[in-house]
Amino acid sequence: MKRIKLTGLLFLVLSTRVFGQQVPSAEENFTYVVTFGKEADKSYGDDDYSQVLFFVIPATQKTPVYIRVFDADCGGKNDEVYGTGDTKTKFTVYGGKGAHSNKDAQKQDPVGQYKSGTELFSKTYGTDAKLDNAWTTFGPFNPSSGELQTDLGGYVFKLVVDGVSGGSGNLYKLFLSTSSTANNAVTGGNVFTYEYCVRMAEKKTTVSHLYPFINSSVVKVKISIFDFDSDGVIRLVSVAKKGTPVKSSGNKEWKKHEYAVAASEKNTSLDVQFVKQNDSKNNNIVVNITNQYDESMPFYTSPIGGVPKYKSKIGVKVD
Ligand SMILES: [Ca+2]
Ligand SMILES: [Ca+2]
Ligand SMILES: [Ca+2]
Repeated sequence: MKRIKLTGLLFLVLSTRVFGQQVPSAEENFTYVVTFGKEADKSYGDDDYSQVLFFVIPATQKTPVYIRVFDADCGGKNDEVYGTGDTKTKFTVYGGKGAHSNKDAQKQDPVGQYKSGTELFSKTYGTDAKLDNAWTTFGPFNPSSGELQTDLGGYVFKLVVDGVSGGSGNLYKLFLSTSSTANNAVTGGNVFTYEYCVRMAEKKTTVSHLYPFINSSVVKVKISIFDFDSDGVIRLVSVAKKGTPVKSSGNKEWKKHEYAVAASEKNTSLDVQFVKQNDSKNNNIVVNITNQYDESMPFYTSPIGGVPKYKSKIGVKVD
């Protein structure tokens, strides 16, 4: 028993140091990323059975990196299993030219050439006791085999997760690591997505967060949320907003909330907060955020510029 307690403590200490590179991150406070098999009903909370994530490796990182996955299988612990069918999930890593810069890779929906770039790794998993409730490792990946995107801060790798068959939900976590056997954060690394399917916490009052980055050209933000199941309230906090309510969605529906960006919010991250008011289980949601041109905006597991803090002097003018 003592040994177990010690391990738990060690994890806490480590996780406060490296939280930005676990997906979902500690700052986001969602429990898992979720991808359902394509035969699942959309009322389970995944609208397209596809998840795309981007990993940014700064040019200072010279040694190989790894993408580690917790509970890559669908079955056993942690997953949302329906029936007896074997749900298969395909994980594919891309680098090289076009991996991120291809516009199709940056869209909300998995259409067109979104699997752009050079395929570096691919594996399909069903039920697998070896992967259940355990970490598995993809890589090594040489940083320079990612796509250089200077404005994003380095080399970018793309992970596409496909729910290729079955009707169950695969829940998993990810970690961008310098080690094949442990979760060691890449200094200066980050992870972002343009559409996220995640599992809400179970406990009432838990607050989860998404952190879209507002660059200087954004004047309007549209937040779209799918299948929130009226699980609580959604509000917006920024340097200029103290807690503006955001339209939330019920079962199997999208709700879109639009608002104008204040000048003071440019080049900062927003904090979209999901405040749980029920003790319900198994609530998966999808979130996509676009600008005034309907271009998807990235949200980072580790917010750019840090978690935004409301400043009352700015807020008085804006509100
Ligand atoms: Ca599992
Ligand atoms: Ca899983
Ligand atoms: Ca849901």
